[in-house]
Amino acid sequence: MKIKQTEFVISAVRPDQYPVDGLPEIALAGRSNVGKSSLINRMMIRKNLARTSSQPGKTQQLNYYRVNERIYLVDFPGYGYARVSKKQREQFGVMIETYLRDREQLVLQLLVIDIRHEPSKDDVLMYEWLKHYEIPTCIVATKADKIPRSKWDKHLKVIKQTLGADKSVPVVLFSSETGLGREQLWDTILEAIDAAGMNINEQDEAGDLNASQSNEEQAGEVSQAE
Ligand SMILES: Nc1nc2c(ncn2[C@@H]2O[C@H](COP(=O)(O)OP(=O)(O)OP(=O)(O)O)[C@@H](O)[C@H]2O)c(=O)[nH]1
Ligand SMILES: [Mg+2]
Repeated sequence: MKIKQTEFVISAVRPDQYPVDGLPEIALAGRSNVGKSSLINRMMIRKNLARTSSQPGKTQQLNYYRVNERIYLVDFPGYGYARVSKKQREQFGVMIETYLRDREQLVLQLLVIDIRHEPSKDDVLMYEWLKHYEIPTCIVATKADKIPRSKWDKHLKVIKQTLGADKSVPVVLFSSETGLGREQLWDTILEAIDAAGMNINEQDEAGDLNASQSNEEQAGEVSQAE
């Protein structure tokens, strides 16, 4: 996907602060420090738009980023950070569960897992929530650059087994460091938007912005994809 525009929109702590423009949302959940914000930056080709945490566990809001004025990437607070109070943990649970249950614009949930480690109990619980609410999910195994390529398959297998992931759930191998998996993840996101019956008009917009030559290129891309 071609990135033309990116912006930080809002840190929402309550549902009445969520955007009202009805654009599709792709949300990211995962343990604190797993690399959610780095992944968003890599997807948007921005170095520091999504704030990578200096204070783990402190961010208790949903951070909304808009791409090409068409798609939101929604950064969840990380879970599993030990020095978070019981009250904060409860607030997190309520906010996330409400979002997952009620947010109609949510077309795909990314569950971000560190490829080096077996998923935690919190990861398993999160995956179970997603199944329970029947939310289309993609598992993203990130920090792939941290282990040798020869170990990728074995680690992916452990992740899928520990989560009890359905065979139909896409798994994307990712690295925010190298950009590995970026195009595959955008493809998965665009497919999910399509499957949800939402139209983001990427092609119309590109047609408007560029000369007719790019329309021909796009037509070529479409027929190749089919
Ligand atoms: N080598 C490597 N480091 C990464 C990768 N992704 C993230 N990191 C590093 O991991 C640390 C945590 O990354 P963040 O993106 O802040 O993690 P987060 O999940 O947003 O953390 P919270 O906001 O606390 O939940 C940072 O030091 C990143 O530079 C990756 O793919 N490869
Ligand atoms: Mg973060």
